[in-house]
Amino acid sequence: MKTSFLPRLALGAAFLLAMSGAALAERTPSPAGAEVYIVSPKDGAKIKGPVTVVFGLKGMGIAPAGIKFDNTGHHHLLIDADVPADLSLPLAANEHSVHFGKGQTETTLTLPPGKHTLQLVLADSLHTPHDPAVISKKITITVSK
Ligand SMILES: [Cu+2]
Repeated sequence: MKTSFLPRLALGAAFLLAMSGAALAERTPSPAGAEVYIVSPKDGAKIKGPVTVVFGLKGMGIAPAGIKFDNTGHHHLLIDADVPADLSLPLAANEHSVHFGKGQTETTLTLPPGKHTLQLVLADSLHTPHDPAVISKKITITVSK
């Protein structure tokens, strides 16, 4: 029987590809060029009173939490928090990581006076960031009474 090295190599590569595909299947893919951003306030803004945050999204759509639809997600606002190290897990739900599962595209926050950071993360129907993750720039604002 004639043995050839090449088919074996191809088989091995196909196996590896299938394995990595299985590992990635847990996260929802995001399309190339997808972008989430904070429309307002602007980075460095000084704000008196409540802060209205307007969410922007390019290249994807909004769907409420629990609704699985290609190239969609819902907004999450990180307030005075960093993006979690492990993006394969659903985002936390607390005062520093707020979900907008009804598909909201803005919110108004009452923050204590001082500096605060804001950052948006889009996540899928199960609150897990897409792959690659769609995350805004982190902005810093200063709130006064
Ligand atoms: Cu969520």
